[in-house]
Amino acid sequence: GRKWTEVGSLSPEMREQVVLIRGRVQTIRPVGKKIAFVVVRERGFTVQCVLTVKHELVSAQMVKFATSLSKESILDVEGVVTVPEKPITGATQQQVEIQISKLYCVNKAVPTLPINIEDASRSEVEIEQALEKGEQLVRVNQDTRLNYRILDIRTPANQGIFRIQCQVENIFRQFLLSEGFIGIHTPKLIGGSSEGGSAVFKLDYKGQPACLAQSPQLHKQMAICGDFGRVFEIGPVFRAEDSFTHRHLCEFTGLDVEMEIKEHYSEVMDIVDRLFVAMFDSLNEKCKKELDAIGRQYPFEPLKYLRKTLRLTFQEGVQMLKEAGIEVDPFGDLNTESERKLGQLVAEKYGTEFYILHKYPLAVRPFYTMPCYDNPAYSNSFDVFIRGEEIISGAQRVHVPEFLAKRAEECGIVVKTISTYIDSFRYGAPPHGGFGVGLERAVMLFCALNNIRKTSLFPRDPQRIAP
Ligand code: ATP
Ligand code: AMO
Repeated sequence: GRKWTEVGSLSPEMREQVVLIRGRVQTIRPVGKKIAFVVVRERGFTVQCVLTVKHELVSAQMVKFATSLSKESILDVEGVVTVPEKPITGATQQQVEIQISKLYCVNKAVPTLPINIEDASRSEVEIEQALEKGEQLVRVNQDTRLNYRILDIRTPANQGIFRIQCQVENIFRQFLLSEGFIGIHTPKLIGGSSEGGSAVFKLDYKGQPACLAQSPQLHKQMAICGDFGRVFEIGPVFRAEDSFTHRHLCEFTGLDVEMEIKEHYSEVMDIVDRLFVAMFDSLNEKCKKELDAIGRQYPFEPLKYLRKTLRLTFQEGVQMLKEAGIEVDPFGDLNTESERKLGQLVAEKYGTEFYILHKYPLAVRPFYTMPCYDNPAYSNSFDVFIRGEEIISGAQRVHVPEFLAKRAEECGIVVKTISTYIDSFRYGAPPHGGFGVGLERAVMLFCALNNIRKTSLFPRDPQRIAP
């Protein structure tokens, strides 16, 4: 086979080499009948290619053919790498040009596109500037983007987002494997709700009532009863959310952990701490290009985090809010607004935008949560926040079956629907705990994006089940 070069790897060191690339037509600019500039894009990176009859490499016919090509058509281009005198300023444009000797159209796109990729790649500031200059430009709204998602994800920022997502998943797996965890897969068709509440998709399972798993909660705990010691799962989570918010999806990817606890639920928080510091370090170090591409369209400040993650108790959080003049119920949950505010206060006081809030009031946590030994109004549970928004919930679990059944009943769960789960604690269950992370939220908040739909490849929300 011939040797192919990726557009993203083109660099001035390749000067005078002949390269072969495949990419899409981003723009074509003819200059008279003898020259045309074709900007070719591959996976978010672009390079300007020059067709000119001057050096007799190509014919005038070829120039004419090139100018007839539609945007987003796929091309093979062969030519010599040159370095232009003027530095190239384009966002993800390579610092070289290609003097085309061969051009071949592999497949055409239709002439009119529902989304212009160049327009869809601009930042708010760039859009404002272009409009001020009176440029023709279409502001691409979110619904259009999502309706034509396969075009939308061709933008450099989106190419970056999903590569970051893959790396988050990868680090999660690598880190936990290195800490003696085993990856498992639990059923997504289950007999009853695993978290309680109404946010569950019900279905008919060959005549039996069933639902789509709201979390792997019950089965990841059962895996601990089955002596795996430490488990993780990466899999789909289904929530029939009613509200249309910037941070809730009806289907998302859950990163779940469950582990035996020897002495204290802080052992679970230790894993959160080291896992996420490793993850942020790795993203900052290995995904510079991706973060840069995202930041060009959606400018953001790098996440501030400490080498050792800050832990505050819920009560300390309530106190900080109180001192800032915000009264919250010390036995209630924090609402979105007070979570945000507390995030700001913590950032100001401790210089971190990533922290753990633990010992939540028992009343606001799911039935399987272990109450605090010394004060059962509180619980051995925690939430973790990035930039003032929740990305993780976790806790020590109740491992005594009688008490677990009692707690389920108190929380309005029909115990019959989870009897096999409760029974699994009757044969000797170790103390244990764990946590769940929303993958899309982790990426959204790390990159300070304003909507979870941006970090879900084909998002499912209360109004959208296509494409
Ligand atoms: P979890 O599933 O752990 O609860 P979550 O982030 O989905 O994670 P919720 O319990 O849904 O959290 O909500 C947490 C807080 O956010 C609630 O106390 C509520 O005040 C607030 N909240 C939830 N949904 C909305 C909404 N649609 N609009 C405004 N606030 C909301
Ligand atoms: P929880 O319900 O808090 O906890 O979910 C865990 C994490 O999943 C993410 N998340 C969501 N992401 C997108 N859309 C949603 N609708 C949505 N709902 C939740 C959040 C949240 O922090 N079983 C427990 C976890 C545990 O204790 O192990 C659970 O499901 O990032």
